[in-house]
Amino acid sequence: MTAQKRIVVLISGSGTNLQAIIDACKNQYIEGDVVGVVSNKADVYGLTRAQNSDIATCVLSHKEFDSREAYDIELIANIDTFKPDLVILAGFMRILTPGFVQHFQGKLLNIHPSLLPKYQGLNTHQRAIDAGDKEHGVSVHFVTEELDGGPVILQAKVPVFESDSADDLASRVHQQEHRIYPLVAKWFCQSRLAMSADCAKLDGKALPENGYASED
Ligand code: NHR
Ligand code: GAR
Repeated sequence: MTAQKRIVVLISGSGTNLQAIIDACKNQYIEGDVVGVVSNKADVYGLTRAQNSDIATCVLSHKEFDSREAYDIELIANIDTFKPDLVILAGFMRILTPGFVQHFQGKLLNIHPSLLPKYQGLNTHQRAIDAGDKEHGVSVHFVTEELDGGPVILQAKVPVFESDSADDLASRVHQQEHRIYPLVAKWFCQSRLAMSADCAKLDGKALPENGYASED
């Protein structure tokens, strides 16, 4: 049996994706352990979730730094104390510098609430509604220097109904997030997933632009 992988999760909020990953580690769906949780905001519920599972936490407020570079240097130092094999952004709301991304190259994942390459950036649910989209969804991707532009590993789609508010749509997307993020983390911890030359590979095979088993 190979060793359990060490996972660090970065959050800024309620941490429902963090919880899904903690649960998947506990029931051995993921061959790994969440060894640390880092938040750029104090008093968020995700920190309570970590403490409830006896996971070490660290709060590093970006407001105490003069530049993104200075913040990220300290963030790297804090994360490195956990010796992670995998770093997971789970609702982490700060754009990361090229130096940070390079330091964790190939072991940094993000979940973004849209069918990338559609709707990079923020307010994705409202933007999908405003555009009259019939379907929306979520993407898990490797993080590169290009914001929400790294290679997609897996997507899940949800329907958009005419009566949907952004909150309705967000909760439908969330259910899918809690299914696909643990699955991608599982693949990574089994060493089945890697990034090379800006391409995501599963079992050595390059994944298509929309990730694994995309329909189009
Ligand atoms: N960093 C890099 N280099 N590449 C990515 O792909 C990243 C990243 C950092 C975060 C998550 C991302 C998302 O899934 C993510 C991907 C925050 C912003 C943002 O504009 C945009 C995208 C994402 C996260 N943040 C503002 C900022 O000035 C702050 C907004 C706030 O605090 O509410 O950093 O959507
Ligand atoms: C998730 O929907 C995630 O896709 C999104 O934030 C939410 C975090 O929820 N991420 C972004 O918007 C990144 N900019 P959670 O804290 O309950 O996991």
